[in-house]
Amino acid sequence: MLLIIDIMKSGIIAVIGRPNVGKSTLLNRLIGEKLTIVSPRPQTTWQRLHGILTTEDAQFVFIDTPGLETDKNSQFISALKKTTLSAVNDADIILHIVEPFIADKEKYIIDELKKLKDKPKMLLINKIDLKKDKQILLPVTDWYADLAMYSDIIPISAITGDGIDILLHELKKYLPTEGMLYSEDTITDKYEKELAAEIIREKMFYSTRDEVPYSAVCVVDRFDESQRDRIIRIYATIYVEKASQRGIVIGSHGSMIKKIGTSARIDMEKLLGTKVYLELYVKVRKNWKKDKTFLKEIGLK
Ligand SMILES: Nc1nc2c(ncn2[C@@H]2O[C@H](COP(=O)(O)OP(=O)(O)OP(=O)(O)O)[C@@H](O)[C@H]2O)c(=O)[nH]1
Ligand SMILES: [Mg+2]
Repeated sequence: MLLIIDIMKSGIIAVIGRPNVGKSTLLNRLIGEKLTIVSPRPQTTWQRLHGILTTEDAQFVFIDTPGLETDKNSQFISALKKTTLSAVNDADIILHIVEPFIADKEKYIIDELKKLKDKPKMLLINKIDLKKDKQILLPVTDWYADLAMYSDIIPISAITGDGIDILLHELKKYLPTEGMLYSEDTITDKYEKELAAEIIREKMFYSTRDEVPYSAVCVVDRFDESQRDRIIRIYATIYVEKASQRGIVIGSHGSMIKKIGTSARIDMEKLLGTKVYLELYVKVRKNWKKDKTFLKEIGLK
């Protein structure tokens, strides 16, 4: 009789790429829950977040990271960059996500990846649902293959789920660790309180324009599950940089903050699986992006 014992393997996988290529969308798709926020605008993700997928014989710990951008430079962008590079350092495997075309702007990331000789790197060509004629992908695939740097090049769609099975199958081969890194029912390293704050920030990306979403950050001051009625009460503050932005976030007669609050509450109820009561405050905190203590407090070192 042949006895095959599957050994549980696990590993840490950093999901990196330029802003807006679909890193967070992919992470949500892989975990099957909306853990990390997504928007059509670049630089939506500011923090690293672990999304954990446990199957029968494998545990994949994916790290969502802020998009790497080279042509912008500020203290804040360089903090985002540091966050991404720290995830790359901690990872066993790197997933580099690109859109289905050849872009000069990938050069910076490719140069960074070349330095990591000892880590397996995979290239994911995302958003293939946008290309009806799949032949168009060939020159893109060839261009990346010529770099001779990636162990695999996989076309995927984070939206439709195309290619995800192949991705997991290939990834499994490179998981280095025996056993599990997290208990099998863990899906993220973030507290519900932090996820709730991120949901509110996402709604600002959709509801407000120009620099406002980039100037606003959210902190959950109280997350109260203690009431018998099983309604979770969440009290949160949105910090903006200027008084004019406070006006925009509140809106005329509070219309904007009401819109942000309602859509955030709906998402929170889905994530937490219970009714939520949400109270939002908006405060001005000048230059918060340069305030190291505050950045640390909100997890953006
Ligand atoms: N058509 C299509 N759109 C996608 C796909 N994946 C992501 N998107 C869209 O691309 C936009 C950016 O997605 P995000 O997941 O926020 O991108 P990101 O790489 O995390 O961006 P940053 O956090 O800003 O670095 C959103 O509008 C997504 O809906 C895909 O497979 N197909
Ligand atoms: Mg993101």
